[in-house]
Amino acid sequence: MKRRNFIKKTSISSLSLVAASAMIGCKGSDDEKSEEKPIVPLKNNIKPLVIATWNTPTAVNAAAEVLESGGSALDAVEAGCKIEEANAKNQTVGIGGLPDRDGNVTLDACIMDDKGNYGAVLCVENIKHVISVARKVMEDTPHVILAGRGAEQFAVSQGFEREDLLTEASKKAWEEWKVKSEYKPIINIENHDTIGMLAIDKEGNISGACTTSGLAYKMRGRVGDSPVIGGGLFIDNEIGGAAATGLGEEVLKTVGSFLVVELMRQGKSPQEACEEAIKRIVSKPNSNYKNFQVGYIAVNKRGEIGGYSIHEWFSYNVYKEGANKNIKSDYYLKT
Ligand code: SD4
Repeated sequence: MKRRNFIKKTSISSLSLVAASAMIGCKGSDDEKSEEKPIVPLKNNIKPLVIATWNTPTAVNAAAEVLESGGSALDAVEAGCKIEEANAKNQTVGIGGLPDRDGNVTLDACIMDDKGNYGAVLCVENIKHVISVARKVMEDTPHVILAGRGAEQFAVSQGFEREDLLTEASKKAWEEWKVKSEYKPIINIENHDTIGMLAIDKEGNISGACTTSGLAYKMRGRVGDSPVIGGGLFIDNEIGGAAATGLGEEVLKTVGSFLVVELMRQGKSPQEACEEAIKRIVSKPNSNYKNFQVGYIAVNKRGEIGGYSIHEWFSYNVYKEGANKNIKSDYYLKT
């Protein structure tokens, strides 16, 4: 057995299961007694599908093109995420990302395939396409995570070019921020355009990817949920996938994307699962959810989708049957 597979079979699955069962158990949810209902795919009716956080039509189109030409969900989510990483105007992903409080642009990304493999890079500087580096970690190393300088060196060894990721616009924004140097998570505008993307290919297989520059003006070395398995992303090809955006600290504390997938395993629809995962955050003692945003997207094996957030103004793009639409998410504070 390859070391990578060994690691996958032991550490990831057991750690994730421990974390999630602790969470699912501790709130005494209605689901505790419900039986697991397998989500049976609609046979012979598999249509390629892409869902991605925020208003990301170009990225979703790029992923859809891969799927429609018979490519894998894994290739599709990588291609889609690369669009935003190369988009200098998107100040929360790839080149042009807003820097940390010291002026360094640091990127986080992860990817998961339909076989349960996972790869991630954390806090990487000077490399734009971190989603592709994460895929290289998954496919070409015996590890699942590389961080910081080591991740950058690995990327360069794999042929990725170093470049300055701090654009003039982001530098200017940082200099303006420095006047007060005040960091507060601002609802929907930590310029939340982190892209989390889930796709189903013509074979009915599901993969996902997530890439971000994280919170603007964060502390040096800070890493959020986006590159962490079960936090910003989780895929179980038997059940479905989920991705998160928003204040990563809050997503991590509830292992949010893993929770959404486990709730779907218990029989919840993707929409119900996203809503329940948001409720876990807002119902914590002393939660100050009115001051931060979290949003989830999910898809199940049947191609049903869901999305939900705490505050208004979260949206997601969905490609299905030739149409690519931006859907405004339902949200907790509406009620
Ligand atoms: C983080 N979840 O680093 C990310 C930020 C994000 O859109 O989603 N931005 O906490």
